[in-house]
Amino acid sequence: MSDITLYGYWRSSAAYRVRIALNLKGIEYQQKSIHLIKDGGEQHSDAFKQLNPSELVPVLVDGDIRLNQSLAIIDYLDEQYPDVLMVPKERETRYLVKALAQDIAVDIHPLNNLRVLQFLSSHGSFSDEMKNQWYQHWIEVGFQSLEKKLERTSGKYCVGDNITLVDVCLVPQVYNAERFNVDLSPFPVIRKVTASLREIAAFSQAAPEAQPDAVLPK
Ligand SMILES: N[C@@H](CCC(=O)N[C@@H](CS)C(=O)NCC(=O)O)C(=O)O
Repeated sequence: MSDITLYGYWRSSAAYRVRIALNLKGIEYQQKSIHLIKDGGEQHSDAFKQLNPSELVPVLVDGDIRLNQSLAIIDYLDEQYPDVLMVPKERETRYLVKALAQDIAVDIHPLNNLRVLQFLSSHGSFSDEMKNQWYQHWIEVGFQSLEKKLERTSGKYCVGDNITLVDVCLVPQVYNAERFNVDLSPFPVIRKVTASLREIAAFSQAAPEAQPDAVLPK
């Protein structure tokens, strides 16, 4: 067993990205669950704030290294464990991969984060229905442009036939979309690539429902 510990939560899509990357690289790691809902959210506890004052998961600890931000964590893993790279070295694809990954992780995901939804309820008087519309809207806006880009870049996966950081970001975002009943029929490329990726063990073993802290319907 390695010394790596991932602080995450089964339904956290940012932690899901890191789980996929760790699995693709074949790195063993331990998980510590930070329950984002229970008792107002363990991410707000004093103990977790010591680890990450931003009060967000994931956090990865590897010996004396402690990192938050899933994309920075995956960058660190690429440097430390370069046998399987999430961001290719080649100039032709390297920056394309980073840009597409950020389209998802930077432009889509943060708008629908738990703390944003909680703020909309408590300060914006959003009903559950309005929150769902908000959630669906920002995924649809993001997926419309992503779909057009993937029409040009995809092969078996998002960028050609090799798995990259874009795939690592896409599958958790599709999980969120499905969870909030986004209609994915206008996005055939996103659906096709996601279906191929879900067949890979590194992805299916990282899925929320496969995590030790998952709470599944009985
Ligand atoms: N940009 C960060 C996002 C981290 C993030 O938003 N984490 C969410 C779970 S996916 C979280 O901890 N939310 C807790 C909250 O909103 O209170 C990353 O990529 O790691």
